[in-house]
Amino acid sequence: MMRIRIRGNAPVLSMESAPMIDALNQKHGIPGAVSVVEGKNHLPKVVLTHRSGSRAEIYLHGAHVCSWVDSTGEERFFLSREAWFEPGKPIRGGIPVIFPQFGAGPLPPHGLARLYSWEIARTERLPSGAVRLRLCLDSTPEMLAQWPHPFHLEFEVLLDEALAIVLRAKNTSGEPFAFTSALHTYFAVQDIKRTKVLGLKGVTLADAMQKGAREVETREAIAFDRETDRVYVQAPDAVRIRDEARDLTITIEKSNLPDVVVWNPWIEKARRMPDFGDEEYPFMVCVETGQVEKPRSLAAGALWECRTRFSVSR
Ligand code: TA6
Repeated sequence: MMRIRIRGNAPVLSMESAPMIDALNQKHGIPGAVSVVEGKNHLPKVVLTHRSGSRAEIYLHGAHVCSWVDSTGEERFFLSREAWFEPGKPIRGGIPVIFPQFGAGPLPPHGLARLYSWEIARTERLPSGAVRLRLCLDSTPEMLAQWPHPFHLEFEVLLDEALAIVLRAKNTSGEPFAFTSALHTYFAVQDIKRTKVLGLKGVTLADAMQKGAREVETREAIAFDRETDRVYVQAPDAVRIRDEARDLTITIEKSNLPDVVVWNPWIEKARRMPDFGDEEYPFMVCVETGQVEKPRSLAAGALWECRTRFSVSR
């Protein structure tokens, strides 16, 4: 039983969390591939390591991938130094799992999935050497009081030289429901002013900075010189981030996720976010893959599955 005590303004898990984490490691750990350890604020996290040298860290809280170090040893995800690691609050960085609501609405911003602790369903080292973690989340009465549609979620992380994510949602109710969802990925860049997003030319976008006004992207390479918050609708299944300062390209490949969101808060919004450092905006860009523009309907008992894969090249 993991009890949470409040000391000051941050909950500190009682020492009882240590035995729980040990038990999870005993059950799910795989030497040289998977370990369950105590992360920030004593929250449990799963560490995946691949023989190529790549590694990933996933908190059970929110099924939140907070780190992906590729085989060169460099961190590819941004994590704010001000990020919260507290039950009921989202972690600022990595891959926030967004379900069943993207953005603002009747639920907390970006929905419920990132606010709750998930369970470890399975850990594997595949014959290929790839390492796979599956987490799951079942709707609880507390969640259903906010969103009255029973669901079962699965979140899979596949680590090899690349990193791939599978998100599944099953409608476990007797009625259809509709949802929006995304993998809200924060990428680490050396300098946002020397960063471009490629592959969205000709795509229709809704610009949150222009009250959702629509336009067609005319640029082959999207550059950043201000707050940027744009939903690209029915975007191609492959887009790229060009980190010119590091001379590297991150390729993002999606399936069964129609939209791409591009976001950088820039100066003023960065200052308004308590869990984001005022001077951190130059070192990150969000390129998110999602079902954002149009809600996805899911029939009673039906299963929805989407994928996103991240790879790095020079
Ligand atoms: O994906 C872009 C966005 O919707 C922005 O509008 C901004 O709100 C960002 O997500 C972060 O949202 P969060 O709720 O994590 O602070």
